[in-house]
Amino acid sequence: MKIEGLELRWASLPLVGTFRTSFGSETTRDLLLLRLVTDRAEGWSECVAMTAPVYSPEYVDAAAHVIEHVLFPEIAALSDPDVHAVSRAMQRFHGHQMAKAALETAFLDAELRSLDLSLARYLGGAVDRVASGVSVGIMDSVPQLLDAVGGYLDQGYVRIKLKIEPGWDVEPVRAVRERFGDDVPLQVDANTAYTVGDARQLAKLDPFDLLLIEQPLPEDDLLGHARLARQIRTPVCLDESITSAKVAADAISLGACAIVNIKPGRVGGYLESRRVHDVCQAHGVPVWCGGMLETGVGRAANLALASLPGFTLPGDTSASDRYFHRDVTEPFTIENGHVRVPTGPGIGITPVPEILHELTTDTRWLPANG
Ligand code: NPQ
Ligand code: MG
Repeated sequence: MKIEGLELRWASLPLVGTFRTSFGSETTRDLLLLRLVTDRAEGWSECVAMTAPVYSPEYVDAAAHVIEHVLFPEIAALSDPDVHAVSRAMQRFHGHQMAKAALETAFLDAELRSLDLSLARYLGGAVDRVASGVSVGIMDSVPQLLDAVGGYLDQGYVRIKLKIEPGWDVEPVRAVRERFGDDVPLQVDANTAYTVGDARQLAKLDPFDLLLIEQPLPEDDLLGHARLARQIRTPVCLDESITSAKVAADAISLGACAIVNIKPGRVGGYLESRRVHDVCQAHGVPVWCGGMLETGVGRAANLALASLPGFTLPGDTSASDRYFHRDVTEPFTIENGHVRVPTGPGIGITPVPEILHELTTDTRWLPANG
């Protein structure tokens, strides 16, 4: 394929409600969408970086900058590339996984569209729908949390994830168990808010039979997670720490995690995501697909990944209306606790032009021979 140019598109979507985690409160999703134009097809992707570097070191403006000034010029200079050549060309630059993932995915979408092949089939997807969980933010009060959880259970979500932080952990978990029973698949996510010194506090979650505790400690503390895992009964799952298949293999070998959350943006794309999946599967470690408040563009690709056989736990692959009043694509919906895996070529979906136009705040066209 011959790359002709790349369109960067910024947009802003209000969230249906404030989403609070241990790193802050979000009320809008600042979006960066990519549209890669080739001689054969166009490809779409969504960069999952946030407005500020509070989840990982990346953020939207930095991702746009490194795409424009570093990554795109490198791949635009390739002659007749395939997705592996694109991926390899970006490897000499350190970090910036979310920016790399976005560019690789836009290219992969274009390539797969030109081959009339769906991303799910390309990756080795085995099912046509995936069980869907929901991530529930930190609330001002327990009654408010119980209302929110009740609403999601009514919608059919098959697994509840509670965001936790010091001061909001045992009490909300106990309240959810008391109200909704022991059969609700329940897990928690601390987004790095604890230290190993909190092991005794986190062990108080043991009686509640949680599926997992996600990323209790800072991302660079694999050894700490291994030590913590020996002091609590709840299985430790890593999110922020897992930046590559190599790190996943190391974390598993160290005993730092028993379960892995895979987010394509965090590991640099769908090719590396499949490698993380394969490493985990080889070790018998269950994986599930995380979420970064993606619109339909990012959600579609995540659903393709989540259809692989190692994804044995429900993901944060919720319906569009979990986060947005109006998605930029046809909305994804939840049916009997599941969301459908797109079947069309590539990621299987594109933004609705009128909606996209309305929400766009800025665009930039980068010609390949610029
Ligand atoms: C997690 N996501 O698993 C993240 C982190 C997260 C669904 O819990 C704006 C954009 C706000 C991305 C808040 C879920 C966000 C965000 C949290 C990602 O750790
Ligand atoms: Mg997480």
